[in-house]
Amino acid sequence: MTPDTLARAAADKPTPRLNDADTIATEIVEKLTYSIGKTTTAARLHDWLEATTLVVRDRIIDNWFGTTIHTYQQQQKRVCYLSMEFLIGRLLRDAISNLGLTDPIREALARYDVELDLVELLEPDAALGNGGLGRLAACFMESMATTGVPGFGYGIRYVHGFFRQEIVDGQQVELPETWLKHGNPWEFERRESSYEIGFGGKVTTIEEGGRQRQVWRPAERVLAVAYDTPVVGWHGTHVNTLRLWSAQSLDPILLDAFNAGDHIGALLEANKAEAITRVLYPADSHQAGQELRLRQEYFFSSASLQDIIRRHLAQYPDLSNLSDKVAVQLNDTHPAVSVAELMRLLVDVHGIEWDTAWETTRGVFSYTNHTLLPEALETWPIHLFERLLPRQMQIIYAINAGVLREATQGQTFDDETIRGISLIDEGNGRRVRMGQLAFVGSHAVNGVSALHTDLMKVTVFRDLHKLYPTRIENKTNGVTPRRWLFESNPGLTRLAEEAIGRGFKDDITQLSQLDPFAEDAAFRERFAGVKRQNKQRLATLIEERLAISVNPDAIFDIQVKRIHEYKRQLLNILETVALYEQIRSLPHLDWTPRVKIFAGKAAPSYAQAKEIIHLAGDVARVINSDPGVRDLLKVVFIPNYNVSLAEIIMPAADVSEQISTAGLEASGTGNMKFALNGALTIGTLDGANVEMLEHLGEENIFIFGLKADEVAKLRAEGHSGQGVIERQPLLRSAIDSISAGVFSQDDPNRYAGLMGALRDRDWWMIAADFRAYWDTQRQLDMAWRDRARWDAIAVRNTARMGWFSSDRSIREYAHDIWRAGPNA
Ligand code: 26V
Repeated sequence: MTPDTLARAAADKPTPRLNDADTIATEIVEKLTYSIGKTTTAARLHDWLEATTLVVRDRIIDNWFGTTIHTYQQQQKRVCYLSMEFLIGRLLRDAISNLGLTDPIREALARYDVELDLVELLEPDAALGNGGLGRLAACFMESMATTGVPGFGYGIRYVHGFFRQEIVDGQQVELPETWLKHGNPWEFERRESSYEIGFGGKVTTIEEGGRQRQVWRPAERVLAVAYDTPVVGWHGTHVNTLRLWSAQSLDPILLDAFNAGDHIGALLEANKAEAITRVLYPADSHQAGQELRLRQEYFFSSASLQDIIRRHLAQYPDLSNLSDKVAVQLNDTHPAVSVAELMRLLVDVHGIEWDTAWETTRGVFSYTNHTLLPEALETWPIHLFERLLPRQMQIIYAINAGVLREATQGQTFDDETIRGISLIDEGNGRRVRMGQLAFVGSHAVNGVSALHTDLMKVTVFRDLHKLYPTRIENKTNGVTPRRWLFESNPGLTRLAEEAIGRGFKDDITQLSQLDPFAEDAAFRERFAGVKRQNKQRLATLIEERLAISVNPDAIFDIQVKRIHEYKRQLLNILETVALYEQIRSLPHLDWTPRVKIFAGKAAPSYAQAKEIIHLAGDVARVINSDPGVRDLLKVVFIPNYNVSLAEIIMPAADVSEQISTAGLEASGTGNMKFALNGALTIGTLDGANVEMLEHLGEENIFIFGLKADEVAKLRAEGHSGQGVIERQPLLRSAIDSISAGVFSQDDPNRYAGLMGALRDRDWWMIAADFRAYWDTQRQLDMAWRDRARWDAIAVRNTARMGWFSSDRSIREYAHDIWRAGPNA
């Protein structure tokens, strides 16, 4: 944009639209007629969805242009959030709610006997992510818009997002997901914003004006085409952009080959190019190491950086002030190759001197680590890297040389420390360590909870932390209260408004004004009434989808998240089996009725996680069909957990299971969503549970089990489960029953491996923590019997969770790391 076009754009600004039901009804019918080509009588529900979306979209676009012009005119610093994943979910309800249009749109549609809630349900989830990391990116995008940070999300427009999960004969089956089937009204293709991305080929050195320059001649090139989606913040005034890249071939068809009769061969190149953005890798814990994954990472990193540089040069004369005007956040190491790519663009393409370029690069980037699990830390074999990205590999060697020079000069580090600092892992067949690359190329490196950040300093980044002792800082995660309270729990939101007014909707920390209402019996009753309704809604969903009837007056005890050994769904299942056996043996005792609810997906190649799903289903079938347990215990595994299902589940929980092996859950964000909606947490001292304990007070959260340092110590001592199991009759009996095939009579040995691992290494400390977990569950039973106490704790949870808003996280990033935003 030139200053001239900018002034024109500002002058051409459309007049604000009216938002009353009449106007909106007229506009919806207009869209139905002229954009969709349907009359109101012929329109199907899907047409109403499209028409409504277009009406909402018009209002967003007005503000979108306004935001863009403002950022440009004020020469504000832009924040670019590079993430391989954005787990967005549905957008319509979020947009309507943030724009404050819920009532008029509901009324406008009702005039045609169309129900807004049913229309919203037809929108497919945008599931461009695996779990916590991708959902955090989506919450952060919304919070950047809300807090007025000029934010640009950069990612990949996968044709197929996260797979759809079905359970067939008790086992997970993965089916392709096709969210773009009916088109996507939220996105705008920007053909003019396309960039060439190279792979392979050779690097040659040329002499130019007495200086040597490296020129990379890639063997392959593909085109990255931008698709933009507006991201609306609270009140809708500030609208940011999510720019997702789609891969296209430069030559859609090789005509020579086609004309020679090779019709398949003529398309091969196009297919190979388009494969890059075809599907999201459905793994979040084991490094797959496939070439296509590295191609995806480089593809979106390079496209985003080229775009960032082009935008910058459209506004400023050169790149000398790049780090004053752009901050780039690397969401985990997936975009870490960006460090080498920006150096290449600055040095090779824009002729900037190495040291200056390095200073700019470190000024621009910052990096967030989201996991300490060794198997999830990204490394790439050098030979693969070199073949695919030869120039970037040279640059990584050069960066490494500089860092190692720094390390060997000043202080005297021993050889082991130097090996830990190096970007090259020499131990496992020579690999590039993406964490080290991201770390050295950034001015700030953060963990996602206080505990996780402390652990980073003594584990993965112990050695780099010695060399750069001020670089690591903490930024505890948060969740957006718009989606996770206002939209998903309108009942609770209304109740809070009646009690404390509307202030909390603009400043969520004001929820703390609810605290005294924990003592108010009438309020508690209304709070419990809202919970009861939300539970009823979930009970209906369970009945409809699974034909299992659950009692909404029982404790809804819920564990929903990715299935992973460290998250210990198995601990929960073992406690369920032990409880079942106790209820059967002692039926006369006054048991507290519970419904155990599970949901989550396993990575397709993660055998143990899939066995855990199978076991949950087997246990559910046996318990649910045992007349002896009556309504005292039910077990439910809800298939295909996704953002939209989470929006129904979070408000309906009494108990939130956050029971990871301490030290392994970086933060958790489900823990925050549940507590914000008034669920009581049973959890280990792990991730953000630690800070939840601080904010909630120890009477309002149920913490149990080994702490991170105790886990580390036990592991170092070679802990095995056998001894503990012998001393715990409840646990032993549960394991014996599962091992004997009580829950898998068609295949009695099905769980021999899973149970054997508990007796052996018990790596995830499930046996070790069982007793503490069982006892704490029984404390929850006791608390449930004192309804005044339970409800008071629930109210205090909602009242004290305001700090865990992603607005707070974003303000901290903006102030401490990006130095950007409305107050920068
Ligand atoms: C790792 C890998 C490894 C290679 C294969 C593909 C792949 C994809 C994703 C990841 C990173 C997963 C890390 C992750 O999701 N961490 C979660 O981040 C949440 C947000 O910070 C946090 O709340 C969770 O505790 C943490 O597990």
